[in-house]
Amino acid sequence: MLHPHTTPHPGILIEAAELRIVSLPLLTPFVISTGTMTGRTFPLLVLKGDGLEGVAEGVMDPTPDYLEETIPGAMAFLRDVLLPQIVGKRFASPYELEPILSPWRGNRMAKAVVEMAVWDLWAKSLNLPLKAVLGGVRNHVDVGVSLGIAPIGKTLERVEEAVSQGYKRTKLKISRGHDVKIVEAVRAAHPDIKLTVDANTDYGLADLQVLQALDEFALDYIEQPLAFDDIHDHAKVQAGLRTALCLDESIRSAGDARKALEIGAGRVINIKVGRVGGFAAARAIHDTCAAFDVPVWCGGMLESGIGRAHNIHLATLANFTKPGDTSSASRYFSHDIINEPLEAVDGQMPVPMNGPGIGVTLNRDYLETVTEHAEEILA
Ligand code: OSB
Ligand code: MG
Repeated sequence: MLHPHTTPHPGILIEAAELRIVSLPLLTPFVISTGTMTGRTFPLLVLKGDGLEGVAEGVMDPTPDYLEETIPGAMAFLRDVLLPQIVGKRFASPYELEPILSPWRGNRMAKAVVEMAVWDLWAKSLNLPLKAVLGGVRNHVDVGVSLGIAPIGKTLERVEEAVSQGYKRTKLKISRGHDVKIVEAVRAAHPDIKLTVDANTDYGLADLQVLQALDEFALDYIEQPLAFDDIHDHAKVQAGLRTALCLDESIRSAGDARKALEIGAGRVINIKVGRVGGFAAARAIHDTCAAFDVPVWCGGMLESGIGRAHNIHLATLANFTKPGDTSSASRYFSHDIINEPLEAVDGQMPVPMNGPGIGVTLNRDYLETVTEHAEEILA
């Protein structure tokens, strides 16, 4: 792994920032316990310096559905606070962002947008793929699908399709009242597939019987059954189940991961680089989990090709041993804002390497047509 102290490198100058809001329609509405998504609207940041561009997208929603952060809040924080602190400055490495980002409370999704764009720019300035500067160990990552809540018949069709395409794991979104029967039907049709469920926080301790019923289907894990801000009760539930719990919303930092694993709140962690504040935090969580002998996998937030590319590079780290959520972009979008297709083959997603950094390039013409708002921050 490259380390800033051993790299003779002038650093990266950030001369200007381009901040957009982009909106892509989804081919199919995506239903989870907190609501239905018909499109993906997200902030897109392009940092420019030394003739290079570092790009990243945000994973916050327009309203605080998945977690507390929102696009309007992130745009204000980026425009008024974070970007003025980095535009016009030179950074030896992304690690130098820490004193700028860490004093501000929370807002990890907004911080991640800046941090991830700087990693891309830094890797490009070193003429290396992002996976190389992160310390990744593979050129393909195993992926599965995440299937939204749908009637049993439709769900069985989607599972059949994903399995026939070679995806390595099928994750079913569940919610109260849309759970045991659907899982039972899918398991009966596919006795041997790697199957998981994701409740996106819909259950409480009063639903223990439902979670115990799900314990009968040899699930690889049950993802985030309880509240986003509650690891304590996850430990209570885990103690009564054979199936591993996987934490998503509840884990924002390596400290969260340590506390959760110390009390037995789960045995798997879903790392989303856009949720935890960027690659430094994502890697710290990855390392903490490895120290506990706990496997991790790379989640997704219906990202465009830019966020997908970041996720794929992250998932090349050694302890990402369970299939991630970065399935083919064509499952979600008819057109993407990047030029390269990101398509899985037999459940394996190749790491994009069309050039250094994240290895994908913006399709500027299409980007213009899906941009709702654009502004520039100059030094
Ligand atoms: O909990 O993992 C989640 C999508 C939106 C919000 C939350 C989640 C998801 C997914 C989609 O599961 C994964 C993907 O990007 O394909
Ligand atoms: Mg999840």
